[in-house]
Parts: sequence; structure tokens; C-alpha cells
Amino acid sequence: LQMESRLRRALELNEMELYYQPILQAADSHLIGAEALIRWNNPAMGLVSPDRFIPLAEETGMIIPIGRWVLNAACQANKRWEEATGQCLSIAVNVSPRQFRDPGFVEMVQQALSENGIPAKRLELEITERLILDNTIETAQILKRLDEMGVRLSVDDFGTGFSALGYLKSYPFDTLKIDKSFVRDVMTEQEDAALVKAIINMAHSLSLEVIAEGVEDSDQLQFLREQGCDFAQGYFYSRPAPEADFLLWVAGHQ
Ligand code: G
Ligand code: G
Ligand code: MN
Ligand code: NA
Repeated sequence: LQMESRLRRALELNEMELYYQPILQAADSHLIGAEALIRWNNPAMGLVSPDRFIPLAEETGMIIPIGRWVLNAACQANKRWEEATGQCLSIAVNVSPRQFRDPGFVEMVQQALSENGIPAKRLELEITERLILDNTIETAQILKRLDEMGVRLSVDDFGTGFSALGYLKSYPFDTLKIDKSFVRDVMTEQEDAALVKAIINMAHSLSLEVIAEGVEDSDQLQFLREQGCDFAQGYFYSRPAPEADFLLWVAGHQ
């Protein structure tokens, strides 16, 4: 309960911050964009992991204002990067189920883009399989409207849900993000290697792009390159970092 009341005040007290983790082309490590990951700095609790407060924000409905703040902050940051680097980087934002189903969600996305002058195709919304598999008609309609706006849509943590793969055929996704749990042991576990290969091949057959998450070393990256994986993200390149550190990393990359 104390955590809940602290969470309610976190936005007005300016305790939320976005960290950014680069996403690169696997083949040549060319930078294409970054994923925004929220951090909560509370004076009493220290740095609270999103794994702890996002579920609470979902239960209480706080995810609506928090999610709006994330999207706006991410678009503003993306605009600053354009000025700082001269590059048009993409920005990926995580969307949780309750936020996605909020009646104002699509308009909120539209507004964040237009207020910040960000073309829709530069924004990628990351949606989990869990969300996709409940509530089909409503989900399909929202995805369709976002797709028509030109926003890119990715399936986050792919492979960890109760994948009913049929949705990939009918929903307008652009990208699969292979969950880091498959990438972790790809050099030592044949089953993980087989799954990663199969996901990449399936995705390409469906004209989807693939991002491997949780890439931590050069052997994993080499394996992913050999399998034709499109993009990579992970500690091997950079941990999620505050904006200033992210921009320093960008300036030092290549
Ligand atoms: O950032 P890690 O570094 O700890 O993130 C932990 C979990 O929190 C991940 O599942 C991630 O998708 C989720 N997460 C991080 N930032 C956000 C956000 O802005 N919104 C939502 N809904 N989830 C987020
Ligand atoms: O659920 P989602 O994929 O949005 O969250 C990404 C999570 O993975 C975040 O908690 C982020 O900090 C974490 N992460 C990013 N790169 C790596 C990595 O290379 N290894 C591990 N173990 N975790 C990572
Ligand atoms: Mn994600
Ligand atoms: Na993920």
C-alpha cells in the first residue's frame, strides 16, 4: 500500500526516467534505434525495477498516466537525438495490456507523435504475446488502426507466451523480438539454437523482421548473423542507459 501511494505521486515528483538500449543491424552492427525502458527513482526505495512496479501500475490503472508519460518522453527524446546526432533513429516503447485497451490509446499515440513531430514509422510499439492472445476482436481493431497510422508493431518476448502462431497471419506485425531466454544458451543448448533458427526462418517466411534480445557476447552475435537474424540488442553492445550515456555511446559507436 505504501508502494501504491508512492507510485501515485511518482510522476508529479519527477521520479520516473527513461533508459535507452541500442538496437543494431546484426550483420554490420549499424545502429538503427533504441528501446525505451522505464526506471523509477524513489528517495525511500531507491531504484525500483519495472518488474516490480509495472504490474502494480496495471492493477491500479496508474499504467494509463505512466504509459502516456513514457510515450511522450520517448518521442521528445527521439527528437533531441535527431538534433544531437543528425540520424533518424527509431524508438521502441513497451505497451502493457491495460494501456493498450484503454479507449484513448490510439489517439494518445497519435498525439504524442504529432506534438513532437515524429513520423509514425519511427515508432515501434512492443506488445507481448499475452496481450495478443486475450480479447481478439478488440485487439485486432486497435492493431489495425495503429498499423494504418504507420506505427510499427512488434511482438515482445516472442516464444514465452502460449504462442498460438495463427495470430501472426492475421495481425499486422512487423517484427518479432526473440526473448532473451532463448538467446542466453544458444551456444551451449542445441534446443535453444534450434528454436532461434526456427523462429528466424518462420519470421522471414512471413515477411517479419527479427530482433534478438539479450545478446551478451560475440559468439551469440556470430551465431545470429549466420542465421540471418536482422537486428540485435543486448549487453554486448550496451546496457540500458540514461539518455546522456546513450548519446555518448552513439557518438563513440563505429
Ligand atoms: O528494463 P528491464 O530493464 O528491467 O525491464 C523489465 C520489464 O519491464 C520488461 O518486461 C520490460 O518490457 C518492462 N518495461 C520496461 N519499461 C516499460 C514501460 O515503459 N512500459 C511497460 N509497460 N513495460 C516496461
Ligand atoms: O520484456 P522486455 O524485452 O521489454 O525487457 C527487456 C529486459 O531485458 C529489460 O529488463 C532489460 O534490462 C533486459 N536486458 C536487456 N539486454 C539484456 C541482456 O543482454 N541480458 C540480460 N540478461 N538482460 C537484458
Ligand atoms: Mn521490450
Ligand atoms: Na522482451
